[in-house]
Amino acid sequence: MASKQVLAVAAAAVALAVLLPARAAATEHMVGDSNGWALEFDYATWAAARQFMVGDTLVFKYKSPDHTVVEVGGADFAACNKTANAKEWSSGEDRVALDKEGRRWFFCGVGNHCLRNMKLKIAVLAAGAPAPEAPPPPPPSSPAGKVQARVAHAVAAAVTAAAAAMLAL
Ligand SMILES: *[C@@H]1O[C@H](CO)[C@@H](O)[C@H](O)[C@H]1NC(C)=O
Ligand SMILES: [Cu+2]
Repeated sequence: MASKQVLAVAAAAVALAVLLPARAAATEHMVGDSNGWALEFDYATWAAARQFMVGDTLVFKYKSPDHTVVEVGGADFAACNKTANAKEWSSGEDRVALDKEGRRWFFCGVGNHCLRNMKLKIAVLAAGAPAPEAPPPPPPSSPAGKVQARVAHAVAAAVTAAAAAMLAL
């Protein structure tokens, strides 16, 4: 009896997961668009026209080894300071995952390119609004009710996990 219920709700959960609309694909931001990562381009204006979300990717495209991509903190960004431990990419098509909320600072590590404004500062926003709190289940009044409550709780957790997994795609 309880196992039939479990099967039924599991089937419902699967159906719900299938029916959930897939999140729009994470955005790949081609830095500088057709200009790529280059001198004589205003990356501040480019960034201001866009929204960067957790899960998106920055793609820096340039002719290696003419440029590189260095990531530093805000103070070093302001000073064009390529610190010894700064992360640096140099493939010519560098993909940077925006995997967390907050500010990120990049500049070109070649010559004086940073001083010539080859630098990009962005703010990465959370992927979605915080999930609403589920209302607490009514207190179980009988042993059967307790089982039901536990099943409902497990299903809710499974649905939440499935939804989270789908959002992470
Ligand atoms: C640049 O970074 C170094 C650490 O690598 C630090 O000692 C120095 O003060 C920084 N310079 C500026 C101008 O921020
Ligand atoms: Cu450069």
